[in-house]
Amino acid sequence: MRIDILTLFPEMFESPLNYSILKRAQEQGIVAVAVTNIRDFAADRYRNVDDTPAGGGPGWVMWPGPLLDCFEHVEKLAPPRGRVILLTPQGVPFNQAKARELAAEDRLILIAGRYEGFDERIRVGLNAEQLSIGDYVLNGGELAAMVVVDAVVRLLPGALGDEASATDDSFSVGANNHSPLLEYPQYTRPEVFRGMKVPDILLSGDHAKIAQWRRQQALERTKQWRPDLLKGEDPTTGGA
Ligand code: 9D3
Repeated sequence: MRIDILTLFPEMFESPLNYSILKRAQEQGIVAVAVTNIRDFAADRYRNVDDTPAGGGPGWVMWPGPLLDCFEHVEKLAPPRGRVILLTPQGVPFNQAKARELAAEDRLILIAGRYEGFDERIRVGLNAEQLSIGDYVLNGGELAAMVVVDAVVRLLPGALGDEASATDDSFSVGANNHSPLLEYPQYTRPEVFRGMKVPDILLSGDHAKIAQWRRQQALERTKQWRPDLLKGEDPTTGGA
């Protein structure tokens, strides 16, 4: 997979992309991530990329010119263009199903905005999809783009050392994709820590009993902490 990211703050991506699984996936050739600075496509001597909103109002809006010039440059680096995604608060809520969908693509182009948003002609001109990572206000699309990259890359074949861990996660186990369960509690050594003991059953060696206990724990915790998951509701959309 190739992922291109268009942003006004390319430096923000350096650290997240250079640790652990994301770093290793790039070194192993599982994914190539390229970050391009939209400001490099600014046309004026001051390298402006934004302006006040037409019709008035607070803040700044990203100009369509530099962004579309940047996009057209990036698009040509590795055709075909694949999925083109604007990170915006108005977007479809990102979730594990969307991560799986995107992980099946050969190429993603993610566009992170700053200021109050994108000139509408950017979305229309690119025929772009929009994704949000949740109902809270960030300062820009960069962290959202990193969340998407992180969630997608770990699903790519070979990205995780232990292939089993990707399918066993919270938000992918469960009867179906719409009602996953939270994970069962995990323990490691020591057997007793500050008076708290590892449950006897986990030390029993009875694998059928252990599996049954874990299923029951997962269900209990989901009932207690995320009852919305059992009702097939999505709390990020207010149960819609
Ligand atoms: C007053 C209108 N504001 C929208 C709530 C303006 C605005 C604030 C912050 C517009 C953009 C932003 C920056 N946020 C993103 O670019 C963003 C985002 C987010 O804020 N929350 C969840 N997902 C995303 S994806 C991109």
